[in-house]
Amino acid sequence: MAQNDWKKSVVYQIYPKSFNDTTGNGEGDIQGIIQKLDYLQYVGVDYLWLTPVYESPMNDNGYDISNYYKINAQFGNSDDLKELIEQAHQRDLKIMLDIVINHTSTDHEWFSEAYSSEDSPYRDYYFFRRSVNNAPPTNWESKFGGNAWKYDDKTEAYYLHLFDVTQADLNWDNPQVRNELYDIINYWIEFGVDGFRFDVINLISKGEFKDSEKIGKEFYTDGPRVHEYLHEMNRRTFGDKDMMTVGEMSSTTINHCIKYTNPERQELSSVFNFHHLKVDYIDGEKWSNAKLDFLKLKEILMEWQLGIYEGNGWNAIFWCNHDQPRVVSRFGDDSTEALRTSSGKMLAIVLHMLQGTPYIYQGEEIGMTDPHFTTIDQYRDVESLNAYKSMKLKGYNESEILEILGQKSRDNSRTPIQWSNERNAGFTSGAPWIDIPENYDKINVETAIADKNSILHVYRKLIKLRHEHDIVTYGSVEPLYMNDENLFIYKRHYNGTTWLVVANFSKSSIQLPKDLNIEGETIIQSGQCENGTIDGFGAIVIAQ
Ligand code: TEU
Repeated sequence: MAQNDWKKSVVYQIYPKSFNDTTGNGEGDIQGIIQKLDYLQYVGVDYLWLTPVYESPMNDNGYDISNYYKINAQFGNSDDLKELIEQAHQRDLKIMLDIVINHTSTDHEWFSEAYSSEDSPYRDYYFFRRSVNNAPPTNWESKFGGNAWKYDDKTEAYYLHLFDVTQADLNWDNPQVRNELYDIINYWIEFGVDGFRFDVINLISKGEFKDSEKIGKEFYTDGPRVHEYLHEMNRRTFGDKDMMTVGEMSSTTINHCIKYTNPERQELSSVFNFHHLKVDYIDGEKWSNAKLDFLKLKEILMEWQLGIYEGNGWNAIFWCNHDQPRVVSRFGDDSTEALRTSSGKMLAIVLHMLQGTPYIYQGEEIGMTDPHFTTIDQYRDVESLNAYKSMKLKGYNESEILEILGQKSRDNSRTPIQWSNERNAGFTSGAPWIDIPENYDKINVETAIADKNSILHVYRKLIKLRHEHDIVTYGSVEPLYMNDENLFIYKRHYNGTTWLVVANFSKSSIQLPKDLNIEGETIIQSGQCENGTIDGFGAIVIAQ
């Protein structure tokens, strides 16, 4: 595929720690990915995005990088990565690396230098500030809980960490920092990768350090110089290469995302936003237990579809990633095998027929579920463990907390891929670093390949449809029946062709709107759609 091929591409996200273990230490590795490339080619995806594999103390599973030029020994070494790239390319698969440059690990040598002395040339690589009236410089909250500033005794100053205390925010206003970061990106371009996912890249430009009435977001989200920096990064690194980039945008807006991705501005190829996944929060609070607000989900998805199209930007579209629960358990129904299968297929069809570059998170293609952990000992994620402590302090009882974590924890998606019904789901010969859901005897890749009616085959077909029909990539989107409380209905239009997408988000069969014309050629279907009704969790795409 040629330039801009990422528009027609499907990306598969790999969380290496939970992908495939070849050493028996209970954690996945790069050789494990190489072993499974034939499978990924069979799924039919174009790009593989690897979450961070660099040297790291792994407090945040690699999003805390201590050396950008080295591969974490736990995953292998740079020869393994070279081999992965070569082997992937032989199969027409491209490799995207995850670049985490909003912050470094506090184990990074820049930080060690900066922390020890005020005179260090590295001091200004981070944000060190004096206390104000014996309190932290601002009242901003860390996204992982607590104040976002950590006191450094030696120099009697605080440093900023928007995430974990071991993830110190880098000062992009310092041109030397930007030079170092562009060198890193260029090193990996030279190395042979095909694209990048940029972690929380819209937080890199901090505005004023002032107290906030909320948690501080307004001072650093889509900050004052962010577009200038992204344009500069584009020009100094990947901009003239045939590369795909995607920026992870926290709490962003459509207008900013148009700016990030409109090709004329030379910033990024595409963006992730998370608004459509906050539809089971209560008043914006993640650590709550709420049902899906379906009308809100449609409204947000469609607002972004139309807004980004209008502004000539580009969306990355997704239900799942390593920070989100599994979508069949979340917006579908995993309570029986039949419901899991039908809802998994329906959710796939709804998402893959939208405009944007779709992402499949490992295991999503076989309809993996949340693990439904029952004790706090089963959790590993730093954010979840902090949330547990803070909910305890607020007086929640153990079972309430476990219910909330069961619905929202990032560990829900971090359990290993279920490859087969063998011991440990075929993931490791050792003890897995996190428990594997018991349902692996039925839900696994081997079974999914063999069963022609599995969710996996729907994903494979959807990928093929995207590759073969330009309407899926380029067609405009027309939302329909937005007030319907069960049905998600929209049309795509391209060069005189129309495709109608109808999906039932409820588990019962539903009457179709009387005036909806469903005549035409069926492109893909799951469940029955006839005599004016559509099966529970049914979905159909019709060319008209
Ligand atoms: O996540 C950014 C982010 O803000 C979230 O998705 C976060 O996990 C969620 O808001 C918590 O409620 C990225 C990475 O995807 C995540 O794994 C890292 O922990 C985080 O950045 C820090 O690097």
